[in-house]
Amino acid sequence: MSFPKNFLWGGAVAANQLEGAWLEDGKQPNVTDIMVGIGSRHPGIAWNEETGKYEMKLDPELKYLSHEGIDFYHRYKEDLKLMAGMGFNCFRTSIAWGRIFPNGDEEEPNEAGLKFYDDLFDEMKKDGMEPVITLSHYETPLHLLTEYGGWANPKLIGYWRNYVTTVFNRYKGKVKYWLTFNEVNAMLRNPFVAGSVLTIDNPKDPSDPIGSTTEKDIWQGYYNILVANAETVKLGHEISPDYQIGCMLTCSGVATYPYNCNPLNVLGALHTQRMAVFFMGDPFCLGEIPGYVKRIWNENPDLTPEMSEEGLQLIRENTVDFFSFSYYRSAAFDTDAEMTSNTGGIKGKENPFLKESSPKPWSWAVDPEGIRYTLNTLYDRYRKPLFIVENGIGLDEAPDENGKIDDPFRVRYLEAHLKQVHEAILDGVPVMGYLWWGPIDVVSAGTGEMKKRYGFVYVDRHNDGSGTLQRSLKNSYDRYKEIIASNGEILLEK
Ligand code: BGP
Repeated sequence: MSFPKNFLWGGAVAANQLEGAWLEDGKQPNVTDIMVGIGSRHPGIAWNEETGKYEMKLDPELKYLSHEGIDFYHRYKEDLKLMAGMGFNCFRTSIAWGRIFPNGDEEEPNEAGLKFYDDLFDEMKKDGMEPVITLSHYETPLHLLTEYGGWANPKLIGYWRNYVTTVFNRYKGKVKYWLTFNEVNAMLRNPFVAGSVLTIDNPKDPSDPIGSTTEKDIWQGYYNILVANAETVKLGHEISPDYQIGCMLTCSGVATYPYNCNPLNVLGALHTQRMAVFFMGDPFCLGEIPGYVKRIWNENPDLTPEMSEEGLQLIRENTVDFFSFSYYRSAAFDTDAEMTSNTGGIKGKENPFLKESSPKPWSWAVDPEGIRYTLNTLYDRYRKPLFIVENGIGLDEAPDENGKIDDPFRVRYLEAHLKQVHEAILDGVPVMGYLWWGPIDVVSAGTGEMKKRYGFVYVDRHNDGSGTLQRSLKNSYDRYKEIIASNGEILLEK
């Protein structure tokens, strides 16, 4: 009764957080390249009165650490060896869409970008790791937002089709597992990055592009993304029978507990789960747009997206092969508490039953049982294989005088979560694999800093941009290696 035989063990990263080389070999900016953390209100674009359009405008006072990242673009061979050294049998990264179609709307792809990923995937295979590839991890080319309004515009479906067809044809035989849109269900709370939606027609307040995004555009983006997701599944199956296509959702919101048995808290928790996760999980996995979403549209007809029978049929007929997700922590719903969110998921009232949270300033509550609850809830609902493609903890750490980094907190977090994953497997949930988020330190998605480190491998780079970029192993590296070598058995020893 241990972990399944072909369990996928590994780690996950995203192009925009580690590759660097942000304008190399023909690449143009992505939506996240112009931000310092996706939680920031400074989107790196400004309204140009003359053209009546948004254009890129970086703030010279800010440090855009992602532009250099950890220089994975030039050092991936060395880094992949370190990953393989832990015994990974798979590795998740994304293709930066803007390396393949720099502005997103070109007809022909950029060969230099295609070649980079050819080499990267070949290298992973050589190192014994199956590539798990996200098609879009907050990496929509910026031009598609400023020129077209992003996913609010149905033209994006065509540009996406072009991109996906290109990479599906090119990497046939090299890649088997594809994830569509990273954490796209965060689009209601973060439309600019997670949904890549920008209101460009008469924005209410052009000086606040994020705040000016209209609900109407967000719901239109929602529908267009559902169609694009379904098309991706269809195309993938047509192009290669080997392809397994999964959606990727942030599922910390599944573990939204009612703070107590007040029926209003129970209903509030249900509502939060729905509007955080299921409103997108249901169309992806069941092929249907839920009633509570249609209710919003019925009660506010001007929010109803333009939909076609053909699009709805695509959504119905092309559900994903598996469901992949991130889990970081749980939340507690109370009518009195403000429900906020960040990259870790939904945040509600402090849960007095949880013993630990990560150190300040991030303070993410640690709830290993929440991952078992999430796995069971998702399987009960969708009956699809589940793939944990992000779980981890960000800590501020530095080598001691002997150059060592002891990170018992990370080891504890890893072991406790894996034990609960194992419990879920015993409960009968088909779990495909477990990928640690950021097995090598990368730039934080939420805050754009280096200081928040998730890695088993330390990278000498700092918030002020200094550092040698040298890699060194933390103590957790060996522990994850032992766990993987035993296929999880050592966790189960008493
Ligand atoms: C998820 C993202 C990742 C990642 C992680 C940790 O939301 O998919 O890209 O970075 O969160 O978040 P952060 O880097 O903000 O700590």
